[in-house]
Amino acid sequence: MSQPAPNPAPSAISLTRYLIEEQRGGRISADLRLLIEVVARACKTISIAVGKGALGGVLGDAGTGNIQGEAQKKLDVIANDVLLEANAWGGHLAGLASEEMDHSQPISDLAPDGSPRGNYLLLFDPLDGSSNIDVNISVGTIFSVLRCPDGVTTPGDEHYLQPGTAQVAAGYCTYGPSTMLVLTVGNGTHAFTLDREVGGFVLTTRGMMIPEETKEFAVNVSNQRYWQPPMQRYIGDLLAGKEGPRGKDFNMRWVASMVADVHRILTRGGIFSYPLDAKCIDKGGKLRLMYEANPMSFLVEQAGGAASTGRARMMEVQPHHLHQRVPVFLGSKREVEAAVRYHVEHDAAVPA
Ligand code: P6P
Repeated sequence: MSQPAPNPAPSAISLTRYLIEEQRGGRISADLRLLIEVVARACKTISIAVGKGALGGVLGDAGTGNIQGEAQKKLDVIANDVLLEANAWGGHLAGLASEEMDHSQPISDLAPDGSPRGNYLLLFDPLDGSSNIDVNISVGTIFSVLRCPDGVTTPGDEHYLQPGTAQVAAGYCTYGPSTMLVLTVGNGTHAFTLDREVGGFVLTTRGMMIPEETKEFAVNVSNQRYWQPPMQRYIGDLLAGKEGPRGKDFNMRWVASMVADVHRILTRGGIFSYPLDAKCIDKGGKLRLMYEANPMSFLVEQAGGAASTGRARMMEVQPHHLHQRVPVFLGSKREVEAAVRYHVEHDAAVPA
């Protein structure tokens, strides 16, 4: 009797195969699939540059500043250039915007005459947390994809000012002990790990889910004296532990690299916050809406979490400026709801 054919080992699912599955399911277009592949390839190049560290002559300051008023690291500029070069030729974009560039760039300004253009807008923070680069702590690339408005062939900054709910894809690549791409196209949040021997991203977690409850918070407590009253009360109650109103002890983590903190929360739960404080209130907050808060909020919501400004759902904020800043609370759904309650109750008690 012939033996039954052995079941083939479940082959690893590559990023390409995952994206083809999503395209065949009608959830993404061929152009969006190809755009995400281009961004992933750029992230591999950035991973190599980051990984060289001191040996690559890429550490330290670039000697330039960006529109945020921040000194640029050499790797900020390198990562930005890699993403610009990778996307100029792809034919999937109408334009792109970067934390490191004052204004958005239509593809027609980037690509040689006659290069094809597409219908997507790509926004990115090319190397978030780069202040950690020189001390060898994880950093990452964050990206967000919007549709270019119909009939717009040369998009300007105003065409990017779409709420987070308009995103068709979002993700980050974290350059840590392993390089991981975490992605959503609106059908769950999934993690891919870079197989350096093959040179490709492999699906390692399909359907990341954030626990609704948590005992871990991430905030820069050194800003405590600058916080508004509801934030003072909220964190004070967390620090009071099981003897306090929350009735349980909490742990704290703060990497000061949003990608690293958010990846931990997507993996084991927690709440991340960068609230308004007296130092950043004039700017509207510290973190940027379009290429930090919105993409991270999309990923978190798709993983069963929540994301808020403390007073409104993050992805419903109507942007009014490309580099707009916002207060951020995101992570375990029940804990974000608790933090929002402190702010809503405070506002309700303030005399009109
Ligand atoms: P602070 C990095 O500069 C960043 O934009 C985020 O990645 C990070 O969460 C935050 O700022 C850290 O800010 O004030 O603690 O240095």
